[in-house]
Amino acid sequence: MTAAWIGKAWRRGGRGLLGLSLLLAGALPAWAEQAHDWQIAMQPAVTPVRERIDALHNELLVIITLITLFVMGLLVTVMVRFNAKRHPAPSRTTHNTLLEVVWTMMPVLILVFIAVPSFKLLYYEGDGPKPQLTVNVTGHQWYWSYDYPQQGDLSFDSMILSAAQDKTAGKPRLLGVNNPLVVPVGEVVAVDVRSTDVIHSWFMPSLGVQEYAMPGHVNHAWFKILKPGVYYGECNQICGINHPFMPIEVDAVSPADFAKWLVMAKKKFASAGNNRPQFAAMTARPASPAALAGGHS
Ligand SMILES: [Cu+2]
Repeated sequence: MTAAWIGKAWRRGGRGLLGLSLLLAGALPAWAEQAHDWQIAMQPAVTPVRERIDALHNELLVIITLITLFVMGLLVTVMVRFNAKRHPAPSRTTHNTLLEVVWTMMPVLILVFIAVPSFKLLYYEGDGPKPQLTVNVTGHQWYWSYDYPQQGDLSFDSMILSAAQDKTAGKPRLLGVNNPLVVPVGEVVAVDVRSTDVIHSWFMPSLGVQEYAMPGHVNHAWFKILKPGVYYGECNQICGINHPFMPIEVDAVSPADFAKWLVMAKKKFASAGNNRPQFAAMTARPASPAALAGGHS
């Protein structure tokens, strides 16, 4: 109860600041979930996993607050009652068995108390319900590619847009991509994450997914988006010079729209070699950071 309340108040505080910063920025983009200037709370949850992450976070917030207040109380007591002025002749006491047992056991019990919901959440994240759709996510220096193995050879690359392109498309600067990952809302999506070069990380805050992309290894995650919308994330494992320029965009649409998109996408990405750049072109990519960062108003 208290935990939920604190979480709510915390998020409200964040929204207030967010509203102010948007007002100051003077421009409100189409509804989308992403990081915001002056954000202090976490991005809103849109999957069952993220809802449970929030719940655990709120529980821990209560525990950590109580511990902090308790330790602060002890410190203040010592400073007030036992300072050199008020207590000039300190006692020579050294051991107290009961006290030592208590201050060893209490932290152990607190950690065990925290471990139970943590492990429950870990298993929930690791072992999702039966997926209705599987997508392969592959990290490259420095972009992502997406494959839909159950949809023939539907496969495409997802690359950052320039500042000017973002503006035209009404997408947030440094987060918009040319080809977003499109998924149906309300369906369980399994994600297999891998890499062709170095370690990347597919991080989608609102979905509660943060999965390493490792060369020679496949990591699994899953999500079920409960609310249609556009969600943004980024690679969050330092992977080279253009690490900040490989954003992630996930469009969650209705199953009917998803079916329509599949028909369109299969045509769009069917051409030989589709839009996959050759290695030489890849290493020459992308535009200089200055070009990507410039032109923001
Ligand atoms: Cu990366």
